[in-house]
Amino acid sequence: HNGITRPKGYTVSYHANPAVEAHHFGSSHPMKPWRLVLTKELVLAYGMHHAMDLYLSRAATFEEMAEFHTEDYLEFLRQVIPADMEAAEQSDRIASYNIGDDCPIFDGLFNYCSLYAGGTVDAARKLVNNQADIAINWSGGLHHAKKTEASGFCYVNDIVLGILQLLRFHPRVMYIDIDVHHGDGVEQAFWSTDRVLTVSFHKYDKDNFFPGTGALDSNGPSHPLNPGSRHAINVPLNDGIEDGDYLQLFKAVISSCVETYNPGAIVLQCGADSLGCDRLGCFNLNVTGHGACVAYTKTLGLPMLVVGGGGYTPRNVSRAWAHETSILIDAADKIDPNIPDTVTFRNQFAPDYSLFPPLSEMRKIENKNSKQYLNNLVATIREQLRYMQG
Ligand code: V1S
Ligand code: CA
Ligand code: ZN
Repeated sequence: HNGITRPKGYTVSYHANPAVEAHHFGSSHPMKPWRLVLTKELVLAYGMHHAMDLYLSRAATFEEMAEFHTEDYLEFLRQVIPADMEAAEQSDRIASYNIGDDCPIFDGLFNYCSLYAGGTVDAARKLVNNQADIAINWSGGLHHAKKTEASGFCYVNDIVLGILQLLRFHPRVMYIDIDVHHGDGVEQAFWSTDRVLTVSFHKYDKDNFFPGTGALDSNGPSHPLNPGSRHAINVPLNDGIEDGDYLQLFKAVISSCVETYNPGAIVLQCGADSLGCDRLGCFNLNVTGHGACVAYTKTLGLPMLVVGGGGYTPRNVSRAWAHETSILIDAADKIDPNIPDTVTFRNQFAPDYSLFPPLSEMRKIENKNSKQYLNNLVATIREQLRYMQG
């Protein structure tokens, strides 16, 4: 099997359930759970499963999800069916829970939510129980969901549930989000505690890019009695950022955060809509550049919960997450960049059949992030961290 063996000195757990992939948001909706089928195809074809402990994700229980969400909202998700979209009796609740074009009701919705949430909760528990040092759930990472509301293709916030598990053991948890969108749901959930430091890198345009939050100076409520004040770091970016600048910025920000905050565990959301050629995104990252952020985070040597997130060009999402799996098991150098013949759906990777196509050259978006703009981000964030220390 390609000589891929278990990484030396640490354990990686991999959490997945093929039942997640079978759900459909609707044909015109950009979120395609099917991208997880492609990811799994690549991971298996390269033999990476030999290097990890594999777990079939179970459904999170109602009670587990109620550690963050309200029972009313969960009960609604459990009983609602697609036909209710037409039913007048349901229209108030549908509106109040923000169900609509972004977050439609589809067959098996509650099953879908509880399975991806169960994967993240299990993954976090493996870390807490010392059964894994790195735990991966590519079906998770749904960072927009709120306590009583769906948002941006997210219904249940599995990341919040995973962090709550880690907080049972670790005094401080750091959350890093490289999805092209702002991780608003996670930021908001821990807005009032100093036990979670959230850091999101994202495209920011208050009026023209979802969700419109995550400005540089948005660091948590600044009331002197609020322990959470200043424990949100936001890295707002413009269109077209490229590998070199992004990685330099990522390292500068994350190293400063770790030095100041000294977390006991890290949660990394690897939304792949920050890649070039994404259907919704506007950055110019390559699979290698995106992966380099994962590799850098791994060098910190902390227990790590790794989740997926956005990503709307399925072939590239699967390339990135397969490559990142290989990084996490320390096997990136053993992976053939030519996608193996044994991959089902290999035609998806035409014409190059490469794990690393030049995405940044294929649909070049002008880079609107000047060096001066990026330097100012780092300087401002370092200043914010000085204040966070008190
Ligand atoms: N950008 C974008 C976008 N595209 C859609 C969309 C398109 C077709 C559909 F059939 C349904 C939806 N919605 C949006 C964004 C939401 C982006 C969510 C990103 C999620 C994540 O990657 O961060 C994590 C998984 N929604 C909007 O821009 C809101 C609208 C303002 C415009 C689109 N309409 C459908 C709703 C209102
Ligand atoms: Ca982000
Ligand atoms: Zn996104």
